[in-house]
Amino acid sequence: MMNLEQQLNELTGKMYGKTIAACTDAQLYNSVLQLTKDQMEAKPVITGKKKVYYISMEFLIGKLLSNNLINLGIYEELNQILTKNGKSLAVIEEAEPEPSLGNGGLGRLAACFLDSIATLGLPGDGIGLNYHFGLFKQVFKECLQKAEKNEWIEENSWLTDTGTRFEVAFGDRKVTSVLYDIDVIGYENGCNKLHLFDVESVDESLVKSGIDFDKTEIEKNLTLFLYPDDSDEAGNLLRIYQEYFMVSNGAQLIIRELKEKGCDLYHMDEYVAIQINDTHPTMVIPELIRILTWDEGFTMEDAVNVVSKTCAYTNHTILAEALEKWPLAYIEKVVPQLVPIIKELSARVAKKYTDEKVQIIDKEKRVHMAHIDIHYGYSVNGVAAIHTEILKESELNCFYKIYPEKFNNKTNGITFRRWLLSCNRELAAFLTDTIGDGYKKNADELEKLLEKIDDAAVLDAIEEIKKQKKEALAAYIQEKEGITLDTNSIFDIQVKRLHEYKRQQMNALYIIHKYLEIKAGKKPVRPMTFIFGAKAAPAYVIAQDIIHLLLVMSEIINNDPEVSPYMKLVMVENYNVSYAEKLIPACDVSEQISLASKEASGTGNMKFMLNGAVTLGTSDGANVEIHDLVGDDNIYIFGEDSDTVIEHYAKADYVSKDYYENSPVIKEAVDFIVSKKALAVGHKENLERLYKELLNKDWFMTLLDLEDYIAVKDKMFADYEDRNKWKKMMLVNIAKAGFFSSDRTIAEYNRDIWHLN
Ligand code: 26Q
Repeated sequence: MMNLEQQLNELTGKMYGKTIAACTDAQLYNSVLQLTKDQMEAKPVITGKKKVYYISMEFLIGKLLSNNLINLGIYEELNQILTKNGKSLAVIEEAEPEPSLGNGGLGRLAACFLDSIATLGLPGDGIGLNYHFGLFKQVFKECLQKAEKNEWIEENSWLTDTGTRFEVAFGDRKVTSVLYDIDVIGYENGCNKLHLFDVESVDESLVKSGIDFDKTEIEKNLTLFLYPDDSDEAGNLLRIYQEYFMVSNGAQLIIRELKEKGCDLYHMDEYVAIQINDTHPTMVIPELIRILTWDEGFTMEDAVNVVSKTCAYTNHTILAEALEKWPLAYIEKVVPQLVPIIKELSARVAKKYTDEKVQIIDKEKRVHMAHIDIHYGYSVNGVAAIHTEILKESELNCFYKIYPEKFNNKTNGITFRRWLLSCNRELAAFLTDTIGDGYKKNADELEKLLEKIDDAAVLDAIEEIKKQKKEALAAYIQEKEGITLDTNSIFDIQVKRLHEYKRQQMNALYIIHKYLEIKAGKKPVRPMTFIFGAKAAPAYVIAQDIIHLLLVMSEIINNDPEVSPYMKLVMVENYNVSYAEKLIPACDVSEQISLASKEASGTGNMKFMLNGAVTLGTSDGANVEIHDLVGDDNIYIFGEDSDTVIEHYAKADYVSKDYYENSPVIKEAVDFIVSKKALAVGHKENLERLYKELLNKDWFMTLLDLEDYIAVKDKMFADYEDRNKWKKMMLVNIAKAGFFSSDRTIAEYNRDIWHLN
């Protein structure tokens, strides 16, 4: 048996004719990639009678090298080998491109779940698509977001061509698929797979500049982008093509595996659970029914019965515009073979229930995808306690009344391998020294840290690690964004997709307020650093305007010598998983300020907490559970609660102008958006549009909570000066984060929904 160093040397020799020491960083990355793939292939595949398939349009997996090495248990050893040869693993990791297979929370959750499923030794594979350019790459020009294609697939990658090819029939053509697999290794455990389907005839040259391309040639464009612009009919159709392509391939793969196992398809629910990640993969239900009735000789009755015992649905949103309702005519155009099945499923519902709200096909002939999932799945879950309650009591109440037994909550979680062991090795090492390494397998053991709440040495060490991570981030931001940060300042971070309900604009208004205070001579006791990271959907106009405002404010603040010693504003370019891994460990204040009731859960909030940041948030999503765990003294909650917000919507009585006119502070901050100073830097069109939106609409009630936000945030910043108090808050947050391990979440999915043996 060769040792690890000999194996790597042999690989560099074979691939480049060089020793480890003589390789470039890029060559070494490719060699280490191959070494890691070989090691994973040698691990046992996780098996069992029953397996879960997690179907999702997004898997935001992030870079894989570091995590795979950790899970294989060879990170330290390889690190030493490289150091011995004059190389650095940290530098080599930078050469890895980040796969661009997701938008945000839902996709990142899917990635955390795959890690935990394998870590718990459960048989479970992901099924998704292999987008070549994935989600766009964000660049800033003239304080505006521009979208470019995001190329991430290189000759050497984690993808392995399995040789599997399926045919997928659309109404007007047939397409051949290619199946690529990525191994998913559990922490000190065996392997599962992420199956990513691609189109054999995909043509990258269709994309000339930006992210525009000919949307008609499905066999060439289907897997080019994730969620291409859905503002026109062609874009919507393409999305349906993508969804059906994914589920048709998924269904073929599942049935092939079932047959290989010798499973009687009439009992397929004993062998497989299919978790439908939001409504995007919903067509797997009619597709399975179609296959069973057309190809396997099932009666409709039998097919519906067994599929309904196999599929389970997770809801991730209550935003009306994100709930898929496809015109039946679109589905007819793309997949006519599903239309008779969907009509039959709809007719069965109509026969039993007269309530218009629970129908599958509505009066306007639109197909409500979630309604298919709820009627023909055996489980419906929300992703945080408050979210599930809102589903049961209001959003999906008419379904809850019919099927109370189907509804259950599964509060989201995050994998501690990536969000602690990998991104904050300093904190992980310190925790191991202080409370032992049991927490790596059993996250609840983090609570042992509470015993050290009065131990000054422990508190100082936690503070010192935070300082180190702030310095590392400052160096990175200096290099990437060209902005110099003061690591003695308080780091206040809001990173997440850009959406009005997440209220980045409220944070911007706070910053304007502080800027105006400083200009008026009121200097803060400690400098403040505000960091944002967010991509906005290219067709989402107001979201673009909010990015514009942030970039404009960044120029104004950072270039004003009177202000910049006291505050800085950084909007990082192309925020992604890799950036998150650098930002989160360096954060003091975690901004989780969504309009109560709108953020289903949030998972960034959990990552920040685990890394010792203190949450500033509304009573929304998982913030509520963080609050319950850490108590009033270790979190800063502000704003109206979800009941009040839901009532405002019901009564349609929120008038943003009233808040503007009744508060000089709000008025002054909002007016600044269209002030001479702002217009001198920014574009009139964008700034005026945003200003008018806030005054005349403000659908997500920014001004409702602004005064309270300012007051609580000011209090929080003042408390930061009580260093002892703050260090204790950090410690409590870390100690209480164990509940948010995705290992806990997955154990619950298994216990309540999947029942894998
Ligand atoms: C729908 C129709 C047409 C085109 C696109 C879409 C679409 C695409 C993506 C709808 C929704 C999404 C993504 C949703 C999402 O990421 N939701 C987040 O899920 C997280 C994991 O559960 C939660 O923590 C977040 O609160 C939730 O916003």
